[in-house]
Amino acid sequence: QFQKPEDAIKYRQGAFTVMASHFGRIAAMAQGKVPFDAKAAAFNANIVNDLAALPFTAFGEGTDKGLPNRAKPEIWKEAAKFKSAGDKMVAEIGKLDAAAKTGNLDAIKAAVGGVGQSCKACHDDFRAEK
Ligand code: ASC
Repeated sequence: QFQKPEDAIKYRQGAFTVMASHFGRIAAMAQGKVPFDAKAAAFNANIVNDLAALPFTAFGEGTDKGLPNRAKPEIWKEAAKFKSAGDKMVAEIGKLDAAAKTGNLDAIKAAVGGVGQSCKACHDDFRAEK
């Protein structure tokens, strides 16, 4: 799937970067930082949902080095735990996508909270400090 470890690292970083950008636009609405726009929320949630599983295809063995990256060794040492953290994020993003489709801001706010927690939980355990 990836020719070189650096290709996998670039790919997963790129996927997370695009996800963070589109999730951030919804989070800003949930936090009242930008006006709520149901159509924009649904559009952005759909993008995040489509991308959600992709980064996890790019954490194969041997992709810890090749480019600067913050993946901790625990990703490979505690592979089942990492998988379950990723699955949790994918599930929470699925809920956000469903909430955004309804256009209900309160439901979106709740789902944004769940997604944010799932991002943070994985970062706490599996992402190194800068
Ligand atoms: C974001 C983003 C994350 C999560 C995390 C939530 O918008 O880029 O990584 O939310 O900060 O705690």
